[in-house]
Amino acid sequence: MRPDLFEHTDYYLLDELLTDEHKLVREATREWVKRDISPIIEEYAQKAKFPEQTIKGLASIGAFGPYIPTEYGGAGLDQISYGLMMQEIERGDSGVRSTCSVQSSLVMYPIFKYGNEEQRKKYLPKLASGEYLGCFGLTEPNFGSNPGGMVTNYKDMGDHLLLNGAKMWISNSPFCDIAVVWAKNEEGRIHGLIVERDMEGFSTPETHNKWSLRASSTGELVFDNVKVPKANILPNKSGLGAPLGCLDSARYGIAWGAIGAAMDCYDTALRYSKERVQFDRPIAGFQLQQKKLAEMVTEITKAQFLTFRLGQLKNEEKATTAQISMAKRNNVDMALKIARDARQMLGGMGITGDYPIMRHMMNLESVVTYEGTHDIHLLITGMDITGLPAFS
Ligand code: TGC
Ligand code: FAD
Repeated sequence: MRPDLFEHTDYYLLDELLTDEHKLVREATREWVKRDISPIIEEYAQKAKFPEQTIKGLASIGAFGPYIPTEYGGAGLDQISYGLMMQEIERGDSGVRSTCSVQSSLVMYPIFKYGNEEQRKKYLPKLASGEYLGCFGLTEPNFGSNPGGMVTNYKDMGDHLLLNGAKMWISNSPFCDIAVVWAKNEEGRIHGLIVERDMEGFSTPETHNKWSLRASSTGELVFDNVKVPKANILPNKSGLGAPLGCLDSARYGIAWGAIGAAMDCYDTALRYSKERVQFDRPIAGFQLQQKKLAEMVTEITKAQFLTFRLGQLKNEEKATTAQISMAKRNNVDMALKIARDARQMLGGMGITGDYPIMRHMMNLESVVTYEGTHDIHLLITGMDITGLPAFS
């Protein structure tokens, strides 16, 4: 890939609303991405290999648990810093951001929020430092958009729990040290369990042949009579609302992350179109190309303000599930459209790995599906404004 010359988009001077700490976090993350992600990511994506060596680096910049209190190893930052970090990391690659979303919002968050003090102390510092990599098992082969139907279950055996079932499409499962798994008890109530790598009967086969998120490892979680200690059940929340609460936090990070991918595509297309000459002029001088660029910068700017305001609401603990859902849906859709237009603006070069656009575009095809599909998020907004759920 070419040298990473990325400059961020700030058409409406949003930087003036950020604190010094926000800008510091953003710049430090961007520097790390330019140094440790941009030079290697294309090769790893082409080979469909997870860049394991980035784990320690992500931990060192505070990307595992940015908003988890420092006493548990987190960075103790606010929600806007968390968002800006995800923006910069996804600017590098959605798969790398995925690793951070899963570790921070889907593994550390439930342990912090629904776990007891012993569990927090046992797992959070190791997850924050990257000594442990975690994954989150909600989706099953027959229950994706409708996780409440899950069949993975456990029985109380007196001195332990006996877990059976399978999860599918699980980010980082093939490398995980622990998995936060959602399963039903004998009464059909959903609980979170912490399953450890070395528990007998637990396996994590890798999913191959992905055209998207190729630098992220995806797999299954298979539980064949796994004996889980009772101490590993998350005691402080049960029901479908428990995993859905984690998704609020992860979807919020994705809303910021998608802006990063969109900015990278826009920045690349703008630079390329000013240099590429056809019919004796830079193609940036043609009206049809300017239309694409003008729409891109407009959509990025709108998404930046939507997400910044959402960050303020998150900081005040006022952001609703429906508001977060709207930002995830809007921003990923916006990024995907920008990636497609930017790809066209680079002509044939747009399909190569010399530029990041095609990789972003293919990655975003997963991002628009995971953490709730685009259509499920439309239905969440629909339910919120009408009071009528249209899911079933
Ligand atoms: P519904 O009846 O609406 O709700 C069930 C119960 O949950 C409560 N609840 C929430 N609680 C806390 N936080 C939230 N955000 C909540 N949303 C709902 C709700 O009040 C209710 O409580 P109670 O006490 O009345 O029982 O549930 P539903 O079955 O009708 O489903 C609603 C729907 C479709 C919106 C939901 O199931 C959904 O969001 N589906 C999409 C599934 C999804 O997003 N899966 C993501 C899997 S993880 C992933 O993709 C990781 S990608 C990895 C990466 O980021 O890299
Ligand atoms: P389905 O639910 O079968 O949906 C298929 C289509 O039907 C979609 O277009 C959907 O919008 C539509 N549809 C479904 N229901 C309705 C309805 N009521 N009305 C209208 N349309 C509807 N999950 C995890 O638990 N942990 C992870 O770490 C994780 N990582 C992932 C990584 C990748 C790369 C991918 C691709 C997925 C990952 N997922 C993970 C799973 C992801 O959350 C699901 O793929 C997603 O929730 C959709 O479920 P599904 O694939 O089963 O699609």
